Amino acid sequence: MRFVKALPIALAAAPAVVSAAGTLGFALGTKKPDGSCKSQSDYEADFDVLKSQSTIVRGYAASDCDFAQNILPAAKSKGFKVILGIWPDTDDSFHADKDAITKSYPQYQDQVYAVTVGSESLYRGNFTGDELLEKIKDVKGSLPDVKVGTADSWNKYQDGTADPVIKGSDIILANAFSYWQGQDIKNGSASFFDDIMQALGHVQGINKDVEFWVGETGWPTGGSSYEAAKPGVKEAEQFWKEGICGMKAWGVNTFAFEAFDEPWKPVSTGQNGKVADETHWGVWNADRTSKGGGNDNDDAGTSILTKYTWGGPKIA
Ligand SMILES: *[C@@H]1O[C@H](CO)[C@@H](O)[C@H](O)[C@H]1NC(C)=O
Ligand SMILES: CC(=O)N[C@H]1CO[C@H](CO)[C@@H](O)[C@@H]1O
Repeated sequence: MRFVKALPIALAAAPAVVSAAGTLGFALGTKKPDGSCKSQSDYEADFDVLKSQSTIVRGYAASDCDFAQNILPAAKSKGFKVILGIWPDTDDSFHADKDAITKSYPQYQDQVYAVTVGSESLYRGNFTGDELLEKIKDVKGSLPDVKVGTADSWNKYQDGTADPVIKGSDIILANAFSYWQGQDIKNGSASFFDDIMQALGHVQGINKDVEFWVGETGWPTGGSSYEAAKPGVKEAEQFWKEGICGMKAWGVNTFAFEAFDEPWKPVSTGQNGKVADETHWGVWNADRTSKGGGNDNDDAGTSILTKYTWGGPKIA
């Protein structure tokens, strides 16, 4: 996959940039609806639902709820691959997650697709690019056969903050939420494409060999609205088709945030001081049923996951 230029202005008229479609994956939480930790069999049940769409998921902190230990055997039995995460912000979390991965890796080499060190740690201002690179190098030293990189907000790649990390990584995941940029759904996919093209253009200028994924994107079906961005099943369905499937059709690997609703999540307070309820971002309900009363194979229904055949993003 290679984009020669990433000019927003060119998007509306741009043809598919590559011939091969990207890969679709899902961000997956570690907890059951009641907030207790998922077990191996819970992940197996998750995979049974996800397998109609994908065979790869990503997690965050590998030691949280013994994520690596529980998900890898489930992934092996169901034919999935997993991107495991390390939370580097404190020494304790860094070592706990790294140890969880190095312990499980020998037995599950075929299931570990890659390791991300940090999730939006540059965006939060927790590290400089050089500091994060040191953590990535440390992990690469312990896992020489694994692709290692980071996940961060698209603008931290676009604005140069991540340059040292881009140079020293095998894999880069860029998160972009038109929703949290306050976009109306009408402009949701255009705004998303614009973000990703800016990030990708910069990333490829720094390291043309690095593997690039959208690390998180999505649209909630309920919960808090944000400026012009409103939640809803119809809106989420539109973003699924135009944004997520459109990005994939363009040849960019994309993780949907997220597989299942997480009703256990506490409310958080956004940068504007407003309380945000982030419990309705799942493509499926927390109990793994389809949203909106449709079913996943019903093109006219109200399910988020409509079947479609589509040549590329429609931006105008
Ligand atoms: C739509 O998104 C584009 C790209 O992010 C942005 O430049 C533009 O201002 C947005 N339009 C509206 C009406 O917000
Ligand atoms: C510089 C900075 O913001 N450091 C913070 C990184 O994150 C940890 C825990 O999340 C904080 O304890 C640090 O203060």
